[in-house]
Amino acid sequence: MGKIKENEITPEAVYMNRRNFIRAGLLAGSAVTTGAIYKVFAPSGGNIKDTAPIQGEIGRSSFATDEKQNTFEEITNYNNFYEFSSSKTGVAEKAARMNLRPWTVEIGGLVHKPTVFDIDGILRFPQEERIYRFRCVEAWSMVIPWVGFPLKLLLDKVEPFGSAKYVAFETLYDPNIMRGSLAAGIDFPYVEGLRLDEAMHPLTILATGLYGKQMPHQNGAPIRLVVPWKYGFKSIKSIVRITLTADEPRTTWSLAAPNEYGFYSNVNPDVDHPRWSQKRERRIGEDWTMRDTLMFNGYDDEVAHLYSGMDLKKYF
Ligand SMILES: Nc1nc2c(c(=O)[nH]1)N[C@H]1C(S)=C(S)[C@@H](COP(=O)(O)O)O[C@H]1N2
Ligand SMILES: [Mo]
Repeated sequence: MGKIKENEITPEAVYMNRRNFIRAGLLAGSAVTTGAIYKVFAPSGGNIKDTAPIQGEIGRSSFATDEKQNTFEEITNYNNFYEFSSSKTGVAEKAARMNLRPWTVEIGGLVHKPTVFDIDGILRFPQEERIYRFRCVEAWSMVIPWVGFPLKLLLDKVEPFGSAKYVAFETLYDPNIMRGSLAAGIDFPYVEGLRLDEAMHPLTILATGLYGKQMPHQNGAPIRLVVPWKYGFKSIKSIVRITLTADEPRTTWSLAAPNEYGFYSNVNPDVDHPRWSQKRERRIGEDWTMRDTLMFNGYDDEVAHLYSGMDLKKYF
């Protein structure tokens, strides 16, 4: 993690005890480089590498917020992808090195039909657009028109055993091209997990693109998870393996800092991060005015029942 210049200290950082922040150096989406964002969003933005349109028709989903969408430029130049860089504005250029073919997603564990799916087969599944609010743990948010399909569609194909209770995910790890990894302070490959009922929920998608185009490298090409009611770090990128398990899977950020990042990581304005508040957020592309963070990122009606009877302060 580089030195923090005074002019790069951002409103997010105001929430943090600066000394602890520097000492711990562990932030699921570092705020260090946030100050550079407006420079990159100027029309010159040379990092943007357009991707091919998605083939076939894109269905319309009933799940869509009508809030103003962030621009393609914003979504593709302000990223967390620690394998490549811990600078949000530096990811786009570095991630372009990732080779996307051949690419397979291997699904196994507690399933009747373990399968290795080729990505080009997956891309022929019926795709639909989902305009979701997306909120990072470090208090910024965006509205992103993802293209993808429910994760349930893929899980049903492999027929989980009755004993399967969780789903574990793993990102590609190629240290030859993922050179940001040494400085990141977390272990790789990046791993994540969901409870099976969360994974089967209709809001949970595997995203293959955005704005009608194939997924840009920096956003987790060729396929990434999107779980809109959880903090951004749950939405693991560039997935190569999915494993059905009986026990709660290990997850990258809770391994790195278990007192700061839990397994559930539901967006919850009433449960603070130990080092800063989670009550408010800044929408990227707007001025620095903070808006109130919504319970479950605004997906309360759809998902609250998954956690009935659970103490969400304990299961954070
Ligand atoms: N493999 C991998 N997946 C990841 C990350 C990462 O560093 N590596 N960062 C996470 C975090 S902290 C966030 S906020 C989102 C950012 O997604 P975006 O760059 O598409 O906005 O990706 C998540 N998925
Ligand atoms: Mo994040």
